[in-house]
Amino acid sequence: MTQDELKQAVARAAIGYVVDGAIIGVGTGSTANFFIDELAAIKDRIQGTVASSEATAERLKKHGVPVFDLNDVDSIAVYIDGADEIDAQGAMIKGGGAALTREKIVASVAKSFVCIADGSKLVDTLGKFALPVEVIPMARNAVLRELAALGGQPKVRTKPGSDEPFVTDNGGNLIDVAGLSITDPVALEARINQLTGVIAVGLFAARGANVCLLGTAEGVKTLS
Ligand code: ABF
Repeated sequence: MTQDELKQAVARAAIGYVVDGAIIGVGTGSTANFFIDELAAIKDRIQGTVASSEATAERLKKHGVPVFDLNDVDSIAVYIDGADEIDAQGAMIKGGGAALTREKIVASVAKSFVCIADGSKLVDTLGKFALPVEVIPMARNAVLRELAALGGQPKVRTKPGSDEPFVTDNGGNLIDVAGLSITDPVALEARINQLTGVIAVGLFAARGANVCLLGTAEGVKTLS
């Protein structure tokens, strides 16, 4: 099976976690895109969605799936999204797709988080994938120095084909921290959250995934 077929398989399996009549939180990225395409087929069963990025909102709307502003909904039954890395406890690195802050906000409201990923995303220890941190632009270099002091190799993410800093949907910049071996994800998440100028860190550990659907050659495996 190709990686795309594995992503499609988990996206299809995630439909089993959609709650009828409810608001569904929808993630960002190629695996989440497969899920959006599956969700479109059952859109009449749900009240609507909250999107974690402009790109996701656009794709949902193209399919005719209602998209609500988070401020206009009281609750989200389930949040379904991909990850860059996930461990056996459900802690994740997210943000390779630059949407980590909105993903974290939507996930924080959702009653349950279902992570969908191909099997290559499961790791013993988080950190091989550079950890994304969203920052207020004026604090970019100050936060970069603080992150270097934590032992990693931080680098400002740039716009494709340019030396200018990448700008997120929120007007923030991103720093990717390579070279970390994250043995205590909850503690590192709390520590980076405390740095002044940080908007959000792409460690989802204090609120990790409740369920992970992993696409493997032997079929979809469920970790919970
Ligand atoms: C989102 O999409 C992000 O948090 C993560 O960075 C990325 C995973 O992308 P893909 O599904 O394309 O591997 O979930």
